[in-house]
Amino acid sequence: MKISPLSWQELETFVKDYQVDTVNGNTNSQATMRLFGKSESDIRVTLYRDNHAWCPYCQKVWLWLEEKQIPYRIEKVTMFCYGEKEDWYKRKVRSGMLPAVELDGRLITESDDILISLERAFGPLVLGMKDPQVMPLRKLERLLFRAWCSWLCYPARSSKEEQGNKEQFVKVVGMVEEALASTPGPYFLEEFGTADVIFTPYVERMNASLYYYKGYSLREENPNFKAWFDAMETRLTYRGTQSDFHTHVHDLPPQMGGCWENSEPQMLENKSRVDNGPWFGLPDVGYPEPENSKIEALYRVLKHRVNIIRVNPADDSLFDEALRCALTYMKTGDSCTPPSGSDSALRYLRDRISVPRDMSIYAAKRLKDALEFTASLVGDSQGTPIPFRHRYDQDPSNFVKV
Ligand SMILES: N[C@@H](CCC(=O)N[C@@H](CS)C(=O)NCC(=O)O)C(=O)O
Repeated sequence: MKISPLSWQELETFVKDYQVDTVNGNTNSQATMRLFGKSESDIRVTLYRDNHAWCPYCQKVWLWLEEKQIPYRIEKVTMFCYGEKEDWYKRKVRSGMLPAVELDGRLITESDDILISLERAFGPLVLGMKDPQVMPLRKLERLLFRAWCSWLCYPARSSKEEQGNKEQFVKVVGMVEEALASTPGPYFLEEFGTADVIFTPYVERMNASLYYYKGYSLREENPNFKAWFDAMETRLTYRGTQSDFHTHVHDLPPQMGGCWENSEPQMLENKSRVDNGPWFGLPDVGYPEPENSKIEALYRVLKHRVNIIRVNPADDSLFDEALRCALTYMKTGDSCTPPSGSDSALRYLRDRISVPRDMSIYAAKRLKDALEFTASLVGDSQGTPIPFRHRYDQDPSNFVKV
């Protein structure tokens, strides 16, 4: 059925009962304070992390605090690749590097040192950073990281070199597979703990980037990694920090200094799928879709609609109507034709939904799907391309409330 777009007011009625407790509820990227049922006076920790939840070292500390349920505040800071670093932060941390933590008023930088200090204050997450079982796994994580960087972040001078880099990475993956197999459960050690937190940020980024730039599916090609990802996704803590393929493959190049494609047929197919859909079924998530994903997506767009429309390169009133068409389709399933010429504007937004910053992974898939479907009714123009060397298109200062 074809229908005309609902008004903003009509769309608002669908989300009137939707509520999220960012302070005491599940792990979420929007929180600025987490209490886990305790009181504000119990807070001893402030976590400084990046606005967009792109920084891998921040995810490590974030996940640790969530797992341990330590009350903390969150201060969000701009990364160099997407905007200007705040002066107040540079006064605190001269290099501007993230993450940093204030623990009982003492500033600590370097994610590993942060975790060690947090362990001293609150006890380890099962086994500590310096435990003899954890130490070799921390080293293995760095080995995997280096093999990933060598393959992804430097242009190979020949196909032989490309193949060699891949073989080296796959060899280290084999070592990680063995480490995972050496304990009975799906985690690195008998119980979930520090080692899993240490591996999480980059393994998530490896899964995304190698799928897209190299046609290699870490999660699908390695049974123990698959079991580990599946187990991680049973944890609401991890789900709250989890990103999607599209976000990672476009946030990594400016952070890593580049990511190089190998142009193989599988890679080209994967790249097109991550950029243009369909997004359901990608190996960036394995748990079933929650039933409120569309409502979550709608709620998040409605909350920020003024800025979303303002920063879009298209004319405001044209995009206002087009966006309502996409949201109407998402909610009702009825196709709603947007104004002609709005296809590139809809795809501009489609390409800039950042997970988990804006919404969770399935909500983003629903919204992307609705934007793409609606755009395709009037044309195939793409949005302004996503830059590769920086992400000033995501500068948070453009989104401050006006
Ligand atoms: N060794 C440091 C590395 C931290 C790091 O490289 N942080 C990056 C972000 S992932 C950073 O803050 N870069 C400055 C910026 O991008 O603004 C740690 O473990 O904390």
